[in-house]
Amino acid sequence: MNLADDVLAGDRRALGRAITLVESTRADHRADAVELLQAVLPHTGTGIRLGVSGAPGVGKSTFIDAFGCHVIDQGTTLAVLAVDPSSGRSGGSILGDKTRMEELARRPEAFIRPSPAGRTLGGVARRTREAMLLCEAAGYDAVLVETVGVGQSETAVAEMVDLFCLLAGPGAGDDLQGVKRGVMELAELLVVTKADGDLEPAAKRAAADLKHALQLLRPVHHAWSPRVLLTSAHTGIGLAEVWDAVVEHRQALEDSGELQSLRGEQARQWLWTELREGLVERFVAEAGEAVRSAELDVVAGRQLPTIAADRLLDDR
Ligand SMILES: Nc1nc2c(ncn2[C@@H]2O[C@H](COP(=O)(O)OP(=O)(O)OP(=O)(O)O)[C@@H](O)[C@H]2O)c(=O)[nH]1
Ligand SMILES: [Mg+2]
Repeated sequence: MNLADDVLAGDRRALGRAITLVESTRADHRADAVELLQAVLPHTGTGIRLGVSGAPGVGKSTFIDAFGCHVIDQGTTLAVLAVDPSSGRSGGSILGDKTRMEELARRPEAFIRPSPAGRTLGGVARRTREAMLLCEAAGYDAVLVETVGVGQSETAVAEMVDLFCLLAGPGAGDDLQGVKRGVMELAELLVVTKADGDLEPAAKRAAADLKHALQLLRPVHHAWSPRVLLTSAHTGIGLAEVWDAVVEHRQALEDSGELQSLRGEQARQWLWTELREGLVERFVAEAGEAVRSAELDVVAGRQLPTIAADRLLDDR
C-alpha cells in the first residue's frame, strides 16, 4: 500500500491521513486500516511510550509544550497524541486549546494530534494505540499520550505506555488535589508543576508530601522505583530531570528484560479487550431486537438481568 510506504518514509501528511484512517469507524476503511497496520507493524515497537496525565488545569499543556521542546533539543523526535473520551462534548480541552502548545507545534520534529472523538473510552483507546504504532512506524523516537485526569482514561493510558507520568499541582500535598490513590499507584514518575515564583514553596511541600505518600506504595516495576520531580514550565526548571528519568527508566526496563514482558502483557490485555468488545458488538448486531426487548423487561422490573442475559446467550 502506498500510504504505508509514505508513513514509513516519515511523511507527516501521510501519517496524518493514516491516523484518520485508523480512527474511521466505516467498515470499508477498517479493512484498509488493518492492511496498513499489518504493513507497518514490523517497523514499530522501538519508541519510548510515555503517558502524561493530571487534573484539569494542573499544567499539562504548558508542561508538554516546554518539555517537548527540551526533548527535541536532545535530538529526539516526538509525537503527541491525546486520549479524551469527553472530547465529543464541548469543553474538552486537551489539545483543542492549541495556543498552549504553540512552541512545540512550530517544531518540525514534533507531531501533534488531537484526540479522536469517540463515544466509548475503549474505542478511543484502541485508535490511540494504533495511532501510536503509526507514529513509531513514521520514525518518531518518542510518543507521548496525554489524557486529562478525570476518569478511567488514566488506566487506559497506563495500559498502553511504558512509563506513566502523573502531573500534580503545587497544592497536591494539602489534599492530594485530584491525585487519587489508585491513579498514583499507576505513576512511575510524579511531576509537581508550577514550581516557580510565589508557588515554589507550596510546590516543594507538595513534592515532599508526594514522596512520603509514595513510600507507602509498592514500585510498579522491580527495575524502577517511582520518583517525584519538581518542575516549572515557565522557568524550565526540572524539565531536563524528567527527560533524564524517562531515558533512565527505559534503560532499566530494557536491561532487566521487563520492557519485553510489559509490552507482551499489554498486548495480551489488548487482545482480551478487543475480544470482549468484539463479541458484544457482534452479539448485539445479531440479536438486536431480542436485546432491546430484554432491556425493556429488565428496566421495567419484569425480569432479572442475570436470567435475561442467560436466555439471550442460550438462544444464540
Ligand atoms: N506559574 C506557573 N503557571 C503555570 C505553569 N504551567 C502552567 N501554568 C498555568 O496553569 C494554567 C493551566 O495550564 P494548562 O497547561 O492549560 O493546564 P492543563 O492541565 O493543560 O489544563 P486542561 O487542559 O484544562 O486540563 C495556565 O493558566 C498556565 O499559565 C508553570 O510552570 N508555572
Ligand atoms: Mg490542556
